[in-house]
Amino acid sequence: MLIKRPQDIATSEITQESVFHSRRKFVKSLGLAAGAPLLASSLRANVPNVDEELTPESIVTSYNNFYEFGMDKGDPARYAHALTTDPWSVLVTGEAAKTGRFAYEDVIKGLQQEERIYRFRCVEAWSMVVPWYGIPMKQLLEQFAPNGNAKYVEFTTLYRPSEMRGQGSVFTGIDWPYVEGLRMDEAYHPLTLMVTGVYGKSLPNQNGAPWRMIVPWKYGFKGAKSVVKIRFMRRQPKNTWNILAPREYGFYANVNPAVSHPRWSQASERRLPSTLFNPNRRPTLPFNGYAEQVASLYAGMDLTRHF
Ligand SMILES: Nc1nc2c(c(=O)[nH]1)N[C@H]1C(S)=C(S)[C@@H](COP(=O)(O)O)O[C@H]1N2
Ligand SMILES: [Mo]
Repeated sequence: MLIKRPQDIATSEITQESVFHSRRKFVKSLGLAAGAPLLASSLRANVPNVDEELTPESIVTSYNNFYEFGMDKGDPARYAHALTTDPWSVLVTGEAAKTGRFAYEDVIKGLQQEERIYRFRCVEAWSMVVPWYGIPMKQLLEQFAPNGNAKYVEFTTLYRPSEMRGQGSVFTGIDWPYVEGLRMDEAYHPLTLMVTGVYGKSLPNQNGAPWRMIVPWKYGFKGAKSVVKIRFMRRQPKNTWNILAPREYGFYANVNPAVSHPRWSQASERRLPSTLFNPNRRPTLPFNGYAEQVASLYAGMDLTRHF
């Protein structure tokens, strides 16, 4: 079967809808397999790497939210090994010139992967510092040549109940698949990544293999995992936690110590590892400490209303 890279497809060309099954050789040949050193990055200098102690890898990969595998923090690490991530493809639709289904390896081919050490703040008021690596989202999305009508972009997680035991559970109340979205200017912001690895290794399944979004100034739930669909849209997409509890979780979900969750304060957070005797509590920073980089995106907006 013919496999095309998005950049090879002429703007006018009719796109393909067939599923591609190519092996993940490319990733391995790049040296991104387990234990491989990170690629050096020239862009890295533009990005503020956080100068705080890293959260141990063992916590990053064992204390997870990925309700597709269960609601307990340990469930993803316990059950996500069942997920097949190779072959993987992404369906691109909506307001773009180059739509269709693309093999994962073709989409990431030739794109620069870089390490970014970011604060990571869950809406549940815990946080970590994580050495991700990934592709600047702008580079990824520009390949598909979104048109002028594309004001938002939606990301959809895999729906595969045979491998994701939580999708068969009625307890989450989630209407699968998990969906998230960004405004285009948020998606194109240099801090926004499509993450393909962590701690110098390919992304473990429990963290959203083979790739997941990371938007470091927003609550963690904006970072949809195991993405299979990207849709460029005129209107604001729906997002799973907002559908579930609109008074508790907004579309923007910018980290904001001044806007409480209806059931708890967001003024501070527990930095993991956090224990009863050493909770490691610290004040939460506006935009998770990235205000200098991103506050201008929201100039003139009432962030208590658009929480
Ligand atoms: N598909 C999917 N993506 C998801 C979630 C989820 O349940 N399903 N949980 C979100 C939440 S609430 C958080 S805090 C982060 C957790 O990412 P981590 O487990 O890599 O730390 O993933 C986000 N992305
Ligand atoms: Mo979260």
